[in-house]
Amino acid sequence: MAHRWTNTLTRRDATPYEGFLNRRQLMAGMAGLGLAGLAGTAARASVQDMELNSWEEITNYCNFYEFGTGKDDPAANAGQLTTKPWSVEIGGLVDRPGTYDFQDILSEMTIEERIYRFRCVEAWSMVIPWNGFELADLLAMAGVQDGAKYVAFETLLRPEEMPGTRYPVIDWPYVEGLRLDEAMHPLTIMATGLYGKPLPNQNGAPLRLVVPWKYGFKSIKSVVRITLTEEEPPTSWNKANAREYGFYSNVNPNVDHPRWSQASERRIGGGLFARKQPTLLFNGYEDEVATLYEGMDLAQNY
Ligand SMILES: Nc1nc2c(c(=O)[nH]1)N[C@H]1C(S)=C(S)[C@@H](COP(=O)(O)O)O[C@H]1N2
Ligand SMILES: [Mo]
Repeated sequence: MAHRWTNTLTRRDATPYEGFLNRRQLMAGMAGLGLAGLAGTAARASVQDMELNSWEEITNYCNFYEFGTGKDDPAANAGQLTTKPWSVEIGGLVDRPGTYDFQDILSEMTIEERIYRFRCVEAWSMVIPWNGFELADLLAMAGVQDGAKYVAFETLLRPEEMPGTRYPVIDWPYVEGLRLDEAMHPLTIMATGLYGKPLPNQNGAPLRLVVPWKYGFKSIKSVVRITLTEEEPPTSWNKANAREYGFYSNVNPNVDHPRWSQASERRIGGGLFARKQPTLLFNGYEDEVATLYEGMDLAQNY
């Protein structure tokens, strides 16, 4: 499945990150981690610059409320999370329901690099070089049945290791969902790494969803359960505040959050390059995903 996604970005299209591994080192590093078959592909940016955010920025400015609500809380508190062993319960409308060990999943999947824009609903953004595999490949492993229309995801809930979950900030565990066609889209990945290294705990180790055309909160971290359903599944932020957060949550500069504009965003970090920039429809992935929403009112289905 490696090169199925043809609209790719190569390293030459992105401003190189100082000290970042070249492709061969990355391949060697991935082999060392047992992550065979790195394809080195990434979705292409249609516009905007794709200068990568640094490892420090991506791993220290985080949202992971299970470890606290401050941007630096996850980096400070997630170290205590046990991610080995790890398994994902895949169930619902699938042919092969069961408990899938993370290492067994990895051995079946093709790990690729995907450089994606990442846009939080709070109006900040980054550009992140993920490593991961297509969610469609994992779903194929479990065998999606005919009646399935949605995919529900759930994060680990382990209060002993997750200090944030001792407070009722949201209704734990964190849950998210996608329509099946969104889940099967080749841009939708399960990320297992960053910059060719295993995903740090604060970014959702050992595997988290990444849906680059949706607001960041859809990209649920540290996933332990995936369920194929016929009905639209509940999602954490929609349950917390349905007026502010819908099921779709597609990045859209023309549909403001009730409390702030979504027309522009603040690019995190970059020193001299720190700036406000316009937000793009579907976060710049309009060519790839607009057909999923043909005939839908995007303001109604926010
Ligand atoms: N389980 C869980 N997943 C989560 C969150 C969270 O609090 N808990 N925060 C979301 C939000 S709001 C964002 S912006 C992204 C942040 O991902 P990052 O910290 O890796 O940049 O994770 C999303 N996934
Ligand atoms: Mo977010």
